[in-house]
Amino acid sequence: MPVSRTLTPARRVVAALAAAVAVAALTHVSTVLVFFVVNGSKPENIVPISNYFMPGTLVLALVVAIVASVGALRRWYFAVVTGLIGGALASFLGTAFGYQLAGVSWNADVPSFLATTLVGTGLVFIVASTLASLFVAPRLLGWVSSLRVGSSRPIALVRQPSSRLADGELTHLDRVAVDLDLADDQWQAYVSALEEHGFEVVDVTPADELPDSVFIEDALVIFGSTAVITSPGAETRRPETDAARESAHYLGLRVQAIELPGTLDGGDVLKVGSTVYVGRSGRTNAEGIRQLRAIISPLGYTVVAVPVKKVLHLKSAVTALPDGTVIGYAKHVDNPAIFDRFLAMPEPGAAVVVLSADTVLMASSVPKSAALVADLGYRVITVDVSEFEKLEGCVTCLSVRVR
Ligand code: CIR
Repeated sequence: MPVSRTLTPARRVVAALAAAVAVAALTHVSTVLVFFVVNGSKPENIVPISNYFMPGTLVLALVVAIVASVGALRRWYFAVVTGLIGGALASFLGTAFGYQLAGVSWNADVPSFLATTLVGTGLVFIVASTLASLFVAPRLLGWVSSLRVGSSRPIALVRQPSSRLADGELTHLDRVAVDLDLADDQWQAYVSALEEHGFEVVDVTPADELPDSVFIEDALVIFGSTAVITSPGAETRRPETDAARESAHYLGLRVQAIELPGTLDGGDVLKVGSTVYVGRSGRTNAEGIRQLRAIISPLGYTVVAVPVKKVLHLKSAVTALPDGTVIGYAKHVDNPAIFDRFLAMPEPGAAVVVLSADTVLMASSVPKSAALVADLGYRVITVDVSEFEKLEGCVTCLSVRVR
């Protein structure tokens, strides 16, 4: 499950209770409505029908609250199982409880009668609880979890490095030894820099079996309240998108996706205001660009496709300063004239992560470029990301900023 480093246990409990109340209320209302209509839509029937299902509804709320509080409801299969089992249990215990209250005396026939309610009256309840657990609970959990009470801090998604980082994909570089302990320390320092500059950092569920998963930028791109789950161009990286999707739901974002045969890596997407430059690279194909254009044009963005032949991703070559000036190492840029304003940097890998309107994060491997950016009036924070640079990563690819 994705974890916000600042999500308190109290917030988790509130989110679980909200999901439980929503699932139980929706199940109750829809079941009562079905039986009201089936029984001739007589107003005097509403209260008795509602009373009949009320004990079951309370049992269902309890089951959902327990499952949601351990985080299991975010996976669709757990949601379905919870809805089915919760609905069946609620239907069975609720009816039994109702009999108890009504003073029905227990005899050998009662249990078998209760069991038949599961495929009779209880069936509507079970179907309703399953649909509510599947479609409503995860969204509500994400929404409540993402409410940042008393905080307007921007969110950054990060993903802990895999112990197999050294096996990551390489396209333009030769494989060299990677110091995993150093990589962990560098990643922690990178995360601390984000936190120190006002970001609320949310951990995407780590995946030790996916060497490149730390490069979370490639798995999803965020446009306001819409997350676009990518379709990574490298086959080994495709499973990375599962947890990215989970995190997007967790944050309560509207989720769209690029589908095969379209491919698109987040590292090929550079946002500059409402212009979205998309690299047509070794990882992102024409179909991927077409799908992205179809998703974000209605949101007011203009997609500008950019040929990328010299480096891995568009953002391996260029990024943008807070004022929108595109910066990069000219020899790595196929055609700088495509950008409205382009400023050449003295070193390859001179990328920026915008931390605020006047502060950027850069790699310590590009000191001349950092000095040049500082000389333009920006505060430049530097971090060492040498172990990730060995895998063709840079400062941008280690996080996704939600804005
Ligand atoms: C790869 O080749 O996919 C990874 N080894 C590096 C990805 C870096 N991502 C990025 O710059 N956006």
